[in-house]
Amino acid sequence: PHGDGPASSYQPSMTTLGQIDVEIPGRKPGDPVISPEEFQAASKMYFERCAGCHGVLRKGATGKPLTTDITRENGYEYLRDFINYGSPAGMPNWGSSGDMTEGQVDLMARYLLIEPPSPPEFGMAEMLETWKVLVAPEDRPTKKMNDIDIDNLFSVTLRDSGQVALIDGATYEIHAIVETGYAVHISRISASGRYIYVIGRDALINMIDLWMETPATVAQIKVGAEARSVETSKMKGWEDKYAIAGSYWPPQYVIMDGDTLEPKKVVSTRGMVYDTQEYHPEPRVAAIVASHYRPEFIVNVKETGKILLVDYSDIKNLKVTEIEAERFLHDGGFDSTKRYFLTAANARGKIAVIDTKEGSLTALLESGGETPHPGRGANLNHPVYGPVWATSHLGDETVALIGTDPEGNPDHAWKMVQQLYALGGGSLFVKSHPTSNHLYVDTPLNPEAEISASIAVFKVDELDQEEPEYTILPIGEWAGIAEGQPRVVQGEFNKDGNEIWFSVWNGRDLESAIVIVDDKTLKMKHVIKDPRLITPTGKFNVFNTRQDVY
Ligand code: DHE
Repeated sequence: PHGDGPASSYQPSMTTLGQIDVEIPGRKPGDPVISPEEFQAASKMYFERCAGCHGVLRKGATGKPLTTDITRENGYEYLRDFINYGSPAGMPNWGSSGDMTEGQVDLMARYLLIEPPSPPEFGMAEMLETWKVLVAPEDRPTKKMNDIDIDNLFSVTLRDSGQVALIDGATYEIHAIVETGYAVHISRISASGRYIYVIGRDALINMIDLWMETPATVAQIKVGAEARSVETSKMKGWEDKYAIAGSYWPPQYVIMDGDTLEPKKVVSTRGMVYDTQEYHPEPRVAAIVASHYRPEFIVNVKETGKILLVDYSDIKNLKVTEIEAERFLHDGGFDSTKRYFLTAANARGKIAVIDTKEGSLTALLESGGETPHPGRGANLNHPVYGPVWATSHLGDETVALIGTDPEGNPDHAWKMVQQLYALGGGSLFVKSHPTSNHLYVDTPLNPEAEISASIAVFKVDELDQEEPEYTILPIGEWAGIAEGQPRVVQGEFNKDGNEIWFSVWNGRDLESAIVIVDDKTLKMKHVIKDPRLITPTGKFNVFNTRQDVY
């Protein structure tokens, strides 16, 4: 199916990428045969499953570049087998896991041999067209109309059903299921704690009012074709004033009114790579956090390796500090004082440290493993090194502990002070809590079913041992799910820090669950199962997310 075919079987036409019409680029001699219908199906599949790592324009980031000079050199069979079986470095085994059929794997291998379509821009006009205020600020309740303990609520992504579930942290009751964009990536909470902002992979933002009798969306906007990050202003005096969202496509960020999501300012991130000073057409916006020290958003620009400090005190005269960090910036979080932002330049194996008080790069260090992936990381009080921040790795079993206390422990600050060995590669998130003596490490992308369904737990007060041992929690087994190969992903603590929740993420049509573990005893405490709990992934406790406690 991948050989030369008659040009007549391939007619350039319009297709849709997400919601957007795109032009199929012209066929070149030697391209494999692919029909317009196949091209459309493959574009959609690439956009949903591959673009996150490899980029819309296939220039690579977390995943390798897949530009045609490379894919044609490797050839159809290589691509097909790679898509089928994956790699230990983090490429999922799409075929052998059953996530893609043989036909889909074949189609994707052929699709990668031709030029990618470039989706259109998405500026102010397009945003305004999608912007909806469902309940105007003056029509919203003036006090909390429900008896929900908002601070202990969890916003849980129901990935494949395009929803979030709002689950009570004490009773485990589902208070509401809110329709959202596709595969919500993160939830962030306004500084006041009243609003939750969620962003779908399709760049649709929902703003949910937690004071309503039943919490519901009060405003909505689509900010692009593909996105991962949303945040709100946290600085004293600016609480709930602004929201910001970063997109993968088009490569830009937008500052919005915090009450209504009205778009105020769209800023492109296209520009020069920090070191080579060469132009990059697709520098995607990855993690965004809000400074507690200045009226600034901290914006990771992946491909150019720049961290932007976007001053929102006067957006008409916007000041942006551009910090040279490292390429392929992805996710990250604060140290325990919330002054320093530690973030992974994942494909470079490095961690950049930003001092959000001074507004500068403090350090850039190796994380000692392949592809650091901290989520927001985890803060621990180490028995030898004092306050440290942890990250696990996508590509191997190592966990890096980095000293974060330049005043109390200056010799250890911004150095990797210890390396731990957890269950295996394929880790995405680590988690702890100021009241906990545990560090939890997941491995959801490990190819071994048993490992991907388990969590490794280290005892913080035993980290002074030569090679600290971990306890294995068989979370998948505890969930008691008969069918499928569920992956256990992203621990999140409740407000008091005495329970940690894990998603048991199964196929769309299969049973999933949330398993709650008692942090003191490491025993299973509760399993939430509900037919509405479809493909749960990220979970965000309102208090911990709002206060950056992790
Ligand atoms: Fe994520 C965080 C991007 C795949 C679940 N993910 C993030 C952040 C980014 C990102 C930039 C940080 C946002 C912030 O803090 O502002 N994620 C990407 C990708 O580009 C990638 C690698 C590939 C893709 O196609 O999207 C990817 N992520 C995944 C998944 O497959 C996960 C497990 C399920 C899903 O929804 O697709 C997933 N990502 C998460 C979660 C967080 C996250 C749960 C927040 C963790 C936290 O505790 O803060």
